[in-house]
Amino acid sequence: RAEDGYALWMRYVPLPSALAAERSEQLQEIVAPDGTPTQRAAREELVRGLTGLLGHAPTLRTTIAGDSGLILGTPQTSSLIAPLQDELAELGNGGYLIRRMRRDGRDVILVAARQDIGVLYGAFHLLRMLQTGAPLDRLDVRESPRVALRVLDHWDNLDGYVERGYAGRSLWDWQSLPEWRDPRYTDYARANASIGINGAVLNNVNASAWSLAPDYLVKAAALADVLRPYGIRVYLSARFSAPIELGGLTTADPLDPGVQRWWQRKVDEIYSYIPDFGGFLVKANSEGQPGPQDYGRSHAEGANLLADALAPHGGVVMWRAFVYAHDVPADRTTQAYTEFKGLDGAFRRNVIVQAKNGPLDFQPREPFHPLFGAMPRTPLMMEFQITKEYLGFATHLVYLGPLYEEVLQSDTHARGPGSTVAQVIDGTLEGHALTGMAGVANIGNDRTWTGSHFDQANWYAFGRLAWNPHQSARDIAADWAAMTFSPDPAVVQPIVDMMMGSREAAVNYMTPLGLHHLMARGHHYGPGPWVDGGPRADWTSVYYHRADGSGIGFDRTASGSNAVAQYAPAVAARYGDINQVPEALLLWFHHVPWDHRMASGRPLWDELIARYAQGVRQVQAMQKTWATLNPVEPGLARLPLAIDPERHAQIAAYLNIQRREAQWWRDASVSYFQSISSRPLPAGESAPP
Ligand code: GCW
Repeated sequence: RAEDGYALWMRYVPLPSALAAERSEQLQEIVAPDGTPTQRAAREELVRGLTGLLGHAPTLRTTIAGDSGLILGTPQTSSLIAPLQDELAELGNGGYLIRRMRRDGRDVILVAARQDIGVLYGAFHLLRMLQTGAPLDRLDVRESPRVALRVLDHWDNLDGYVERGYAGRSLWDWQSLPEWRDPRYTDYARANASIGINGAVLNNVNASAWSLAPDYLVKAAALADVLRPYGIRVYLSARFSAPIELGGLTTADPLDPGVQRWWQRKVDEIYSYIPDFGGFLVKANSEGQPGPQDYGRSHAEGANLLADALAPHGGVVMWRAFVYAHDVPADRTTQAYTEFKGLDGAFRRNVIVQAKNGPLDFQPREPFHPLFGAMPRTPLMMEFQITKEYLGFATHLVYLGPLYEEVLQSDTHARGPGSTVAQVIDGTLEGHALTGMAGVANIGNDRTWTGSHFDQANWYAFGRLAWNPHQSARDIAADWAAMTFSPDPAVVQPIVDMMMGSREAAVNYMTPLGLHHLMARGHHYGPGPWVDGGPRADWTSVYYHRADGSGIGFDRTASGSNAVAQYAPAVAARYGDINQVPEALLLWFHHVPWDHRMASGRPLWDELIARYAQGVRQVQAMQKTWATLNPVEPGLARLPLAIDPERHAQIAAYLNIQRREAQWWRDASVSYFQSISSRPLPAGESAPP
């Protein structure tokens, strides 16, 4: 079926006829080299896109013969582009320009870059402009990626199970690789290249050592071959104890010469299969994973062991700062900073430390991670979660663009006001060239790739923000909606409004006012604020919300865990002051009396109840908006650019699930908290059934 979501945002459906006619005139002739695999990818994508959008195939030429046309290439492939060499060099690797100009009496559009991959990115950009109905006159686009490593982390196990995956099984069919290269791998590469993603970690950070065994390296190499033309490098998660499990050694101590030799040989072997292998991602000494601390060594000693083996080949180590100890610290959110801050400057040049966006674990809302800005001599990489482990899985419509944007725009004050997380991530704050952003993929073998149509937007937004972390989540949503559904503003506008409000809705019906980790234990689906008495104190919800007769919230100020002191003084002062902390983070940092007067004038108890109810209403509002976009509505059916009934119906059904579950969250949370506060429900709030 054409409308099953498989094509993602690269649908290339026909433009309205007047626009198609105008564009056809401009783009009928194309000059696009096909000397390399990447050049062929760009050329094929343009032919595919233009054929779909304009209704007929463009003519491929070696020079433009008519009055106008499109020219793709690098200074090496085109004499028209050669004079732009210096300008293109400034745009760097992966950068490109798109320019409309008159040459020899002809009206041409150039898509030019220093490297083939930049041309491919530029081709996708031009297609996006066509898909969204952007004007093409006076075209002068200059783009370059602000972040070097733009990576998807797949939490995919070798047996096909995807940890925290809600979109079917793993995309990688290890069984039929390397012989069978499923065409779907190419479509995966196209989708990533279209948003500038240039790396894929194939296997779960809870890694099996076997991913590094020759049998699997051959398979990973086949995937690397498919991804390479699209500028995507393959990385692997490395299990720290692999020298024991695979190599038969008795230790994995990073200072042991035998261990060092084992990793060198292993890395050399990997490069013999995958010459442009990207490097390792490592989860060590966290949630039971092995690591250097098992031998009394530090994270830096562990990371440097792998870094030394990778350095001669140009590979990097992405060393995770998500550490989650076995012995529960007084406040779990403080652990990463405590373990890593003192290691600033101790890592090799090809190590980048990867921290989650917040100090806990991908909650609907967290403050930014205190390590950002706190390790000036160490490149720090962002880890966002695209899969919605704590956000209702794939059936809840929650656009994560605003969450990503909120974190990236947060001010660390590391070098005075205006030191945003985005500037830490793009390297400009401390002058780092090794920069990166990772997203835990939400992709599986579901026909929609992501388990729902709207979750495609989260993959899309992650890629766009990794390319440039200073972009607006709203603009990105508008592009995505136009490409995925219809460029008609009557469709785009309401969809963007739904998307932009959706994350706050989820915060409200799950964890309002800075509450966190109230999900049911283990699977994290649905409410569980009552969860207590598990195997560890911090696997419970009561550990986090600390509700009692007097109030609610986790005191992270000086009178409590003092986690707030991990931030720069200006930030700590603001978050640590109950009168200055943003209400959205109030209960993250403070234990607050139920009677505390909120900005609305209501006491905290009433406000909490109001937020839960508001979350439900926000989902109802999304349902109403979506109903107005039903193509079977008289009026809309005649719109040539209406949403197809297939996708409309599934999204409507999923919104129903979300509304029911928002109500479930509200009812469960309100009754539970009422059992602790012993307060009456505010007037107008009905008691849960
Ligand atoms: O959010 C938690 C998840 C684990 C995950 C871990 C991590 C891969 O519940 O499933 O393990 O984070 O990020 O390492």
